[in-house]
Parts: sequence; C-alpha cells; structure tokens
Amino acid sequence: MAASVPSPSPADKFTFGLWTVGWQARDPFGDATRPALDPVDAVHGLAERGAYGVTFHDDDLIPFGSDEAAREQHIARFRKALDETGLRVPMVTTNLFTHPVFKDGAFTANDRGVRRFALRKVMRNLDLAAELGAHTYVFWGGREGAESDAAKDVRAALDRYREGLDLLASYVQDRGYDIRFAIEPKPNEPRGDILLPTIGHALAFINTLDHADMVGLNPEVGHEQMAGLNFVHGIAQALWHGKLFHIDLNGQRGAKFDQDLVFGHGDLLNAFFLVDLLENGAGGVPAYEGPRHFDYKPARTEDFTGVWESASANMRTYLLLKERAAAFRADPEVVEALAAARVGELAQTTLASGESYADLLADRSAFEEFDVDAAAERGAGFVRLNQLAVEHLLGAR
Ligand code: GLT
Ligand code: MN
Ligand code: MN
Repeated sequence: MAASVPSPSPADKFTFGLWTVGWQARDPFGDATRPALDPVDAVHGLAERGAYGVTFHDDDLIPFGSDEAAREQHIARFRKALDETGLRVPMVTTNLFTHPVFKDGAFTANDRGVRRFALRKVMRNLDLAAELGAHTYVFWGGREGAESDAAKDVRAALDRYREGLDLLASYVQDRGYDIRFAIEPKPNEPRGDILLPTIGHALAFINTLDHADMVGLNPEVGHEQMAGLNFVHGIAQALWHGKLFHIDLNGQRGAKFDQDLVFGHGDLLNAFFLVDLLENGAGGVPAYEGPRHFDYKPARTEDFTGVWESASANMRTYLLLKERAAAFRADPEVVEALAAARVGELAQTTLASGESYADLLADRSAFEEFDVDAAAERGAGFVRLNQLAVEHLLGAR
C-alpha cells in the first residue's frame, strides 16, 4: 500500500452491506461468477480491513423460508462473529424484492395479501434490528412501481405506501425501539418506474406521514445520478431538511443502469465535493455524523481477491478525498478565491434584520440607483475556484 494512502479504522465509521462483498455477480445476462460468501467470513473480512460496521437484509443472513431453529442458528453465528470482531450493526433493512411473491411490489402490490405479508416480514426483522442495536432501518422500494401506467393506480399506491410506513412507525414506537426509518429513492430498475424516484419525491412524501419526524432518507450516489441529478445538491437539500439519516456511497457513470461501482469510480469530482460537504459542510466540521455506508457491487470480473481489494478501495478513496478536501479548505488561495466568488455572501440575508419590504421600496440604491450594468459585467470567478478544487483533487497543490 502506498505510504501516502491513509488506512481506515473503525473511527472512520465505514460500513458495508452483507450483500455488497457477498454479491455473487449474477446479472440479467449471466450466472454467478463467485461462490457464496458466508456472512461470518464477511464480518471478519470487513473487520480486518478497518470497517466499523456491517448491515444486512433479513434474507442476507437468514435464507428466505428458514424455519425458526435454522433462523436462530444463523443469528447466533452472526452474533458470535460480531462479538469476536467488535463490528457494529448500525442499519438493517428488509428484502422485499428478490422472492417472486414481490414481483408487483410489497407495500404497494395490487394484491392485498402480498401487502400484509410484506408488513409482517418487516415487523419480524425490526425486532432483530432492535436486538442487534441498529438505529436506522432502510426502506428501498425497488419493486414498488410499474412497467405499465394502466397497471398501477399511483395515488392509491402512495396511500398504501403511507399506510405501511405509518403502521411500522407505530410498531417501532409502541415497542420502544430506538430506530428511525430511512427511505432510499431510486428512479428505475428493477421496475420500469419506481415510486419515490428521487430525493425530492421522497421528501415530499415523508411530510405526509403520521410520524414524519422519525422518517428521513438514505440517498444513494448512483440512484440520483441515474436520474441525471447532482448528488451533492440532493444531499445538501436533504441536510437542509434535517433528513439525511443515512447514506449509500458508490459510483455511477451517468444515466444508465445502476452500476454500483466503487465510491469515486464514477464522477470523481462530484465525489470530492460530496466528501467536502459531509466532512466540512457545517462550517468546517462534519455536516453528517452517521455511518459512511458503501453500497457497491464488486465487479463481476473479480475473484475474492478483487472483492476485498474493492472493499478497501471504497474506504481508501473516501479517506483520500477527505484529505484533499481538507487541503482545499486550508489553502489561502482557495480562501481568497471563495471570497472573490462571494460564496460566503450568500449566507447573508437579503434584507437586513428588521428591514421590511417598505424599507426595500424606499432604498433607492437597491433599484433606482443600482448599477445593473456593473453587476452584470462583473465576472464571478467560479471557474478559477473549480480549477483549484480539481488541482487539489489531483494532488497538484
Ligand atoms: C439493493 C439495492 C440497494 C439498496 C439495498 C437496500 S438492496 O441492493 O440495489 O440500493 O440500498 O435494500
Ligand atoms: Mn444502486
Ligand atoms: Mn443502496
């Protein structure tokens, strides 16, 4: 390992889903290229490489259909691995997408029986999440959607989505679990169109929930980028609403299928500004304190050596970007360029405190005497600022 690359440690709060390093690389066109990875081995492998925690879907740990005895055994083995390594379980989620029963969705399936089954599946796994000390429960509704506009009454589907989350939130509160919900938006894949496709759609939906305060977001880099959106802007707005409960870090190259690349292996400059926002976004201190969760898929071309190299690559890239972002912020030339670009000026309110619209109307310097031409002609200096970021990112400064 190059001496200049920082090593991850649990203090960095890096977490991984069991389904990431455990992905067997089955895709719509090809079979698995790797054998199954025992969750116990995943826990040990992640701990050895400096991760803080591991996350899972119910079915990643306990194969669908396991009887009670088998279920207990799977949980016991996993718990033992957690105890041996000190790895934490900050987040848990439900698989409501693999089994064919969920082919038309879970909470929003047209078939009411499927909806009731889905709620029971989540409730059972919420009990396990609480037992393992998780504080976040993710809802990725990959199958909540449609391929045909005739087949889904979207307004009724949103009613049922809300009914499901309201019921589950009451369950968590009644049981006294210290768990918050995080909705993960995605525009499409596996459904042709998925409900709650972006951060913005999900934020508006959350506002309608009975327990809106305990529901936030788990945005994923690639999912917003699949919709052609700027992930940094999305995260900034989620933070602005106080709704960044969790985050899925990975890489994506533009608007195409969900690639789940290693973090930074897609839009690296956007990843740089993302890490800068997370780590320095609250006036030089972190704007987000939760786990830095990697939701990526080790490429189908790789064997287990490549799987573990890619797991480490996520963490190394994050730490390198964190270093580069700190250097960017500390550079006097950047400080001066930020001031020249008036970036800080945007934090000043447009009207002075106590000033009214009547005062604004009376202020001739705001309108009648405002030098429109001078303001229009003035260069903003944004490109210089961006280039300084690029040079820091490239290690040239
Ligand atoms: C699935 C999906 C991810 C979600 C996981 C949580 S499952 O792998 O592609 O984006 O975060 O359900
Ligand atoms: Mn994804
Ligand atoms: Mn994800």
